[in-house]
Amino acid sequence: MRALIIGAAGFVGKYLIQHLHETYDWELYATKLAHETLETDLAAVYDLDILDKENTAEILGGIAPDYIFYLAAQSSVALSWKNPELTVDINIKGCLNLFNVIREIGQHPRILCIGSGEEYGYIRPDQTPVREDTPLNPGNIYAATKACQNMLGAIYARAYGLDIILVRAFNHIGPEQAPIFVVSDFCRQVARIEKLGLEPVIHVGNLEAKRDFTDVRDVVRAYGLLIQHGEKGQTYNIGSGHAIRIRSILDNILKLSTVPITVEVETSRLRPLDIPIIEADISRLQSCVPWKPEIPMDQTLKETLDYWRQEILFNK
Ligand code: A2R
Repeated sequence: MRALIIGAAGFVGKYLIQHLHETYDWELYATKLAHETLETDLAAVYDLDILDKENTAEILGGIAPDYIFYLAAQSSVALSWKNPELTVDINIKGCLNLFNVIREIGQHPRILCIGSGEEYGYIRPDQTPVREDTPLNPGNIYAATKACQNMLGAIYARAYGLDIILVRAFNHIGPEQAPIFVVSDFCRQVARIEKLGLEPVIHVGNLEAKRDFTDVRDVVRAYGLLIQHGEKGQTYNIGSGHAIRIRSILDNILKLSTVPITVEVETSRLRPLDIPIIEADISRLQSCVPWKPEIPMDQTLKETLDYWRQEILFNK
């Protein structure tokens, strides 16, 4: 089997390559943007901007993958407010390019297309935990583009027979995640206070929102299983099934700190239209594949904090 990971230089890609290498006997191929670095001996790496249709066709034609993990995205909610056009281009036009190229060159790979729990948006308390058939009501631009990607995937599967499986991944966390995401941001701030002797104040946004967090290493296990066993055209939530208040995560990170730290809420960090609770119903996933999250939150928080401690020491 030949597996291709598109958008492999991001947070999830490196974990996915490692997991697929350790678990399956597949030949691995990966793409990154030209300006990105992806140092790995485990996959053959190509440069690809998914907006470049010609290059996409060349690379797919050369590899002829059996499986495609489609991770490429503008994945930041915050950046999607600042640059909606870029977010629409990458998340909607990019994935449409992939689907169209596959049709045009006549290949038949299974494609795992990664969307987001953010697609559900404003859900009523009685719709929690949220099931895949809940009507989507996206609350931000990133979420709207991912909802559109999901709909296009389902349409291409039904209308053109493309073997697309759709995922709505809820928040995933772990070492090496960019600090624009909340857990990574908190851990980085704590590590900077500890290692650089900064003023012991952590700056935060909305602590009352509840989100469903899963360790990235658990998430990529689900991706490996779903690409083999998922049903064509179907959407699967991937999450822990339990939402946790951001405040409680912050408290746990602060307990790991070696110095006492006070918390300061900054209005500039509050997002327009923040959504109070997002929690996954994962029964469809669990009836399809034998999967449950295995890495406890405390372990993920400690490893993420330790990662930032190392980073800051190293780059000091
Ligand atoms: O934006 P960059 O420079 O970090 O590059 C990202 C890359 N990417 C692209 N790849 C190919 N063609 C493009 N036009 C293009 N624009 C951006 O996709 C990055 O290296 C990768 C996505 O990785 P992350 O942003 O780190 O997302 P993560 O956490 O790995 O999530 C994977 C998927 C995404 O579809 C998320 O929206 C979803 O899971 O939650």
